[in-house]
Amino acid sequence: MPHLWMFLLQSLTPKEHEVVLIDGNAKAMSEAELVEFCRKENVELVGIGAMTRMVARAYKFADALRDAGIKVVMGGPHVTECPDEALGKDGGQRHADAVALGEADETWALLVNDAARGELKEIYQPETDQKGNDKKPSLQPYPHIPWETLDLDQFSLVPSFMRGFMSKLGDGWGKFFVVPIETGRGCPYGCEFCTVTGFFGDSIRFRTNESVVEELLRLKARARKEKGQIAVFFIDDNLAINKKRLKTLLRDIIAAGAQLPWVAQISANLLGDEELVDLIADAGGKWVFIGMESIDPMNMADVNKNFSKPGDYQAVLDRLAKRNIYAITSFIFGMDNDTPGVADRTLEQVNSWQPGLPVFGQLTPFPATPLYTRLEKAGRMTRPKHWLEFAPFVMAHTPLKMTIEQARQETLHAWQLSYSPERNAEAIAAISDAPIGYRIGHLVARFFFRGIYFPQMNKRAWIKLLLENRRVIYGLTKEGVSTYRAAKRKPKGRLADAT
Ligand code: B12
Ligand code: SF4
Repeated sequence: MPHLWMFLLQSLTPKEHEVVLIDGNAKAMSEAELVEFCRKENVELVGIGAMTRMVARAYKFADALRDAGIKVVMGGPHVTECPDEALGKDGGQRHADAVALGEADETWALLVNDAARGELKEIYQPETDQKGNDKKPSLQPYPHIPWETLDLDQFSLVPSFMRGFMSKLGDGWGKFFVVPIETGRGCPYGCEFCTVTGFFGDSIRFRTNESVVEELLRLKARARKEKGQIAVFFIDDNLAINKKRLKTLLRDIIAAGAQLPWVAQISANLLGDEELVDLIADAGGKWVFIGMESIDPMNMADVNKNFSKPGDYQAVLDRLAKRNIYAITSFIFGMDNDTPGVADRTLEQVNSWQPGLPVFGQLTPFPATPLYTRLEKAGRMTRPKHWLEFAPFVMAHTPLKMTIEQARQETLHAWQLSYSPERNAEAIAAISDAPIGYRIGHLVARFFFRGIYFPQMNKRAWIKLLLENRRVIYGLTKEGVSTYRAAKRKPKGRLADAT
């Protein structure tokens, strides 16, 4: 999926400058290739954004560019939290000429103009209010992101060797993009491990409904024109944080016929409202990402997420599934009350619920979070700068009731069992009452999600996956073909009756 920040800042760039966007996920380049590209294109300023998770790699690229004499500015959550690291003021190497702290919507144009005049400062920061807090962009008006003309082909999720065949299915599946749209920023909940409340602030800001609907309509027109599929990821941290406002937005989307299939993040405590869930379904909502974190209420209390009650999860998932909406359920292992066996205990619960897409991570102290401060004060950090020595699934502190290695094993075990061919078949069987299209969509989503953990980047890996899951694929294909044939055989008069 494309990263929103670069498209947003491109739209906010003064018109006399040209911006070229490169997403390292879609277009992999080595440091030398990037330097060569920037030299050839005469690039004068490079902006690099990175989450903590990928910052070590971002620094390597920044270093190579600076060595070649090209100015680098870095922005995003990590450098906002650790500006001294990027500027080499913590005793380490300097990686950036400048950093843009916090939300850069209003500082970006200033920064670009300074750079053009050769007067780039070290730090760009939003203005502050009387209390010393950043003044946040209101998101009204919101910049026009020209999705209708942008080069999205590089982000298509359909592997290239399957494009020809897929383009012949239904309305066309030769291209499939997921596009990020924000409708608002900020979350006041302050979960201990999360950077969002600190970064975006606890005051929530929304775009107007009209501007969101207008963006959706443009995307819908593009999908139709290209005979491809576009789904939207509403990247708001908690789309339903203001239920009243979300209901008005969803009603406006429905009234304008702007529905596209979408996924959004919503915490479980906000999904108890039947009317809201009806509107989500009618407005195109297909998947909801729920940060469930743990099935143990003690753990939830420890991380200040008591408002989300594990006892409610089953009812929440049933309510969604009744409307053919499924959940991406996210769990964290290595919490302070976790003991060996936590994966099996969690999966026992997960497998008794409506099937969804479970994902598993580990409690990770991101800089500037209350969790980081607590663990540091308690002397529990084993790798205080874990982002500079990234190791997959290796925790950066020792949990209280298990070892770091046990937490790693639990996480791997959970991924393996959750996406095994047997579990895939069970999950599809559990929704046998749902229309065939939903079941096929569910299986495809399982195949993609498994790719977060299992390497799945080439043809061989995909063929192996399809072979392993051939039984369930065969069953669904057979049923799909006969449903399609039956629909074609229906006399035309029946359609007239129905209207
Ligand atoms: C969408 C999203 C994802 C997508 C990313 C794919 C994509 N293409 O977008 C997915 C779902 C894959 C994802 C994954 C992960 N994510 Co995420 N994600 C987000 C989310 C919800 C939205 C990002 C976004 O677009 N925000 C809106 C834009 C406008 O804000 P922004 O990116 O911060 O950009 C603004 C400023 O930061 C600044 N800026 C940003 N970059 C730059 C660069 C320059 C040069 C400049 C000048 C300015 C600038 O300008 C922008 C406008 O103001 C954020 C939370 C959030 N609300 O931001 C979490 C968030 C970024 N994710 C987070 C995390 C932890 C992860 C994971 C590690 C989770 C996990 N355990 O696996 C993974 C890591 C992915 C990886 N590469 O390995 C954390 C990061 C914390 C941190 N310190 O790094 C966040 C903040 C959420 C949180 N709960 O704390 N994520
Ligand atoms: S509800 Fe989600 S976005 Fe809000 S503070 Fe908690 S984890 Fe972060």
